[in-house]
Amino acid sequence: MKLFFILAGLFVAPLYEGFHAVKTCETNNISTEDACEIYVPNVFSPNGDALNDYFKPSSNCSFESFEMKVFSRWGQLVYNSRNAEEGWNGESAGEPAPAAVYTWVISYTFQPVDSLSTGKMSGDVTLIR
Ligand SMILES: [Ca+2]
Repeated sequence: MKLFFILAGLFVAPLYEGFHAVKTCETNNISTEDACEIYVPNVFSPNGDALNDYFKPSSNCSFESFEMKVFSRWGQLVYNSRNAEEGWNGESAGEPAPAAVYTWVISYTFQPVDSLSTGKMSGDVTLIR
């Protein structure tokens, strides 16, 4: 039951202290209104129920380039994509990855390309089944 509420509220608000739904990265300090942001879930559940089955960042801006890498706690690369629309389905080498905390690194360039549009961010995501 507790799990249900976590998933239902995933993109709404933090439910518990220390359990935040999204990570926000402001990449343009000139104007808050024009800031491009990347929203990254900190939990996903690739169990085939169509709710949060993919670990997929989203943004209010378009990407000129994008790359996301996801690593296991032992530093093994479990996912790598240059397609921001794709998302990780929780599998590694064709096998379901274990429920655990994974580290991700995203390198990006927003459109239009200027001196502020390129950056890199990283964080953790928890895979639950
Ligand atoms: Ca799910």
